[in-house]
Amino acid sequence: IQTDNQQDTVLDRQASKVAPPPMYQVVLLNDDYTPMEFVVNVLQRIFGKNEDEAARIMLLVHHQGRGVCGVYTRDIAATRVEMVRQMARARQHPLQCIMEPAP
Ligand code: TYC
Repeated sequence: IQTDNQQDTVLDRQASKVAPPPMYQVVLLNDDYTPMEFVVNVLQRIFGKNEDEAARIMLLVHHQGRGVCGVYTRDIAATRVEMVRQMARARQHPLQCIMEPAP
């Protein structure tokens, strides 16, 4: 396969297809103890959400039990899961974060 983008476009138009990478969703799980404000901060700092979007996702997790924070390639998803776990551990919150193949 060519590394040149223009050449990839030409090849895509012909027979060869570039496989898209597998994608993973990073999911936050609800619990009874982690403060809402902490979860909002996690969503802003690790997932780049603005305050309104972070609050929306936090409340969705609070009410539905889980919620998707973002969809990424494997390494980026894994790194963000570790960052959430590290933040939670540092404050001794039981916040759980997992990754799973995007549907
Ligand atoms: N349920 C928590 C509370 O009432 C808030 C919370 C939201 C915790 C989302 C975790 O992923 C979570 N303080």
